[in-house]
Amino acid sequence: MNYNLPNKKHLVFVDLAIDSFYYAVNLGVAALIPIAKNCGFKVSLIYLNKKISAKKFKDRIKRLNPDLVGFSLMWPQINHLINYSQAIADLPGILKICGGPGASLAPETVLNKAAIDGVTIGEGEIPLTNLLKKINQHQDISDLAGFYWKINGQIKKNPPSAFITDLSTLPFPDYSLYPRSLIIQYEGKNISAKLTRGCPFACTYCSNKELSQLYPPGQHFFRLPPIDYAINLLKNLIRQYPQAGQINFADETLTANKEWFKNFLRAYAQNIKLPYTLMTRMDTLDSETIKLMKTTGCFYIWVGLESGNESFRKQLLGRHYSNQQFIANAKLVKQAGIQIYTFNMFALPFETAEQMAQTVQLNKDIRADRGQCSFYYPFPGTQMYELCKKNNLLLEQDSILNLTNYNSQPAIKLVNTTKEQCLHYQGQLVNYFANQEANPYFRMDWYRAYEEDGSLKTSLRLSLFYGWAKIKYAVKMTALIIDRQIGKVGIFLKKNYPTIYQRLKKTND
Ligand code: B12
Ligand code: SF4
Repeated sequence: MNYNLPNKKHLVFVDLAIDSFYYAVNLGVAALIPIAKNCGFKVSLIYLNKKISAKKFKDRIKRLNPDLVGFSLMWPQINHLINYSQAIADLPGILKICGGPGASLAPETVLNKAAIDGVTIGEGEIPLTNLLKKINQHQDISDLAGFYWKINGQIKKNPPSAFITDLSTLPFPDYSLYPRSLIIQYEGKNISAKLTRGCPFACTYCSNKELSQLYPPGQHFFRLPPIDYAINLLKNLIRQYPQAGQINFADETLTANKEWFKNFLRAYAQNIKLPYTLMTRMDTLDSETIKLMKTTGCFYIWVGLESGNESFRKQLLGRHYSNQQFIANAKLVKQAGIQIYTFNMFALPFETAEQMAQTVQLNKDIRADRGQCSFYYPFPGTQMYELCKKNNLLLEQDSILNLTNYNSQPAIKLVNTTKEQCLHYQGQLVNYFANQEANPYFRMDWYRAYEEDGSLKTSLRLSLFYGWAKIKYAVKMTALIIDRQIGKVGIFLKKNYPTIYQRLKKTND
C-alpha cells in the first residue's frame, strides 16, 4: 500500500463528541497533536459536540483540504463515524484513519462499517509517528505495526506497535486547537491533565482490561511518569493557561501506587499549589493518604461505586473490595472535608430491582455529594460485552448504535427487572443528587443531563427551575465573560508591566 498523498502535510483530527454529554478536551487527541507537528505536519481540528449535516462536514473538510483525516472514537459515537466517514469517501487523495478506545477494541467492525482506510490499535503516538514518517518518504505503509488496514476490501492486520514504557519520552499535550471554553471549564477555572497511562485493575466492563491485553504479556500497562516530568507537564499547562485556578486529574486511578502518589503530592505542593480533583478507587485510599490529599489541595474525588451490592459487584464487575471498606474510607474522605462524586451504573446484566435500590442506598449512606447515574453500556471487546453476547443480552444492532450516551436508557436486554424499574432507581439517585445542590442553576443543569429519562417528575422540576435558572445563567455568563477579559488584561500586564501586575495581584490576594 504505497500511499502517494499530495504531500500537503496537513492532518485534520475529528473529535466525535456528539451528544456524549461530556464535553472536554480529548486528551488522546491532545497527546497526538504535538506528535504530528513534530513530523512537520500542519494540524487542524474539527470538534463536534452537536450533529452537523453530512454536507456541512464534507464542506469543512474540503475547505481544510487535508491529505489525512484522523477520527478519534469512543464507541458510543460509532454511528457518527460511519456517517461522516462516508460523507467524505469520494474526496480524492485523503487517507482516513481512526483511533481511540472505541476503534482499538473493535477495529474490524470499524473498518467494515465505516469508510475508513486504517485503524490504530492502542496508543497512537508510535504508530502515528511511523505513519507520518513513511508518508513523508512516500513509502509503503501496509506493514506498519499498530495499524489494521482495509486494502481492496480485505483487512490487513499488523501486530501492535512498540509499547511506550517511559512516559517522559512523550511530548507535553497540546490543547491549543480546542475552544477555550473546553480547556478552562467550570466557571472559568478548571483545567484537565493526565499524567499516567492505563490502570492496574481489571474491571470486567471497562475497556482498560482489554486495552492492556493488546500488548505482549509482561508489559506493565499501568505506567507512572517520573515526578519531575509530571510537574513540568503541569507547569507547562499553567504557563499556557494562567487563568486555570484548579486542576482536574483525568487519570483513571492516580492513587494506585501509594509511594509514587505521595511523592508526587509533596512535589505538587511545592511547585503547583493549585486546588485539585482526582479520580480514584476507595480501596486505594487510607487515612494518611487522605490527609495528605487534603493538605495539598484536594477538594473533590471521583470514585467508582457502580453497584451497591457487594457480592454482585465482586462477581460481575470484578471490583474486589467490601462495602465496609468503601464506607469507612468514604467517611474519612468526608471528614477531611473532601467532596465525593460517585460513578454508578444501573441495568447491569442480570441486575434485580433490589440490587439497584442498594446502589441508591450506598450513595446515601456515604453521603455522596454528586454522581453519575448511568446505565451499563456494553463496549465491544470487553469481558462483560462477551458475557452479554453469550447470554443474548445485546440489543439489536440499530438500537445500540443509536445510543450516543449511557444516561438516557438501559443499553442491554433486561432479564430480572423492567425498563420502568431501571428508570425509577436512576431517577431516585438523580433526585438525591439534585437535592444536594443548593443552587437552582446547578440543579437544573443536573436534571438536564438526565432529561431524556422521560419521567414526569423530572420534566416538572425542569420547567419549574427553568425560568429562574435562565436569568441566573445570563448573569453567570456575563460574569464569566468579564472574568475572561480581566484574565486577558492580567496576561498582558504580567508580560509587559510586571511591577504593576504584581502590585495589583497583591491587592487582590
Ligand atoms: C478522562 C476520560 C474522559 C474525559 C475526557 C475524555 C478524553 N478522551 O480525554 C471525559 C469525562 C470528557 C470523558 C467522557 C466520555 N468518555 Co471517557 N474516559 C476517560 C478515561 C478515564 C481516560 C481517557 C484518556 O485521557 N486517556 C489518555 C489518552 C492519552 O488515551 P486515549 O484517549 O485512549 O488516546 C490514545 C489512543 O486511543 C489513540 N487515539 C485516540 N484518538 C485517536 C485518533 C487517531 C487518528 C489516532 C491515530 C489515534 C488515536 O492515541 C491516543 C494517545 O495514545 C478513559 C479510560 C481509558 N481507558 O482511556 C475513559 C473512556 C475513554 N471513556 C469512555 C467513554 C465511553 C466516554 C463517554 C462516551 C461516556 C458517555 N457519554 O457515554 C464520554 C465521551 C466524551 C467524548 N466523546 O468526548 C470509555 C470508552 C469506551 C470505548 N470502548 O469506546 C473509556 C475507555 C472508559 C470505559 N468506560 O471503558 N472521558
Ligand atoms: S478501576 Fe476504573 S479504570 Fe481501572 S479497570 Fe476498573 S473501571 Fe477501569
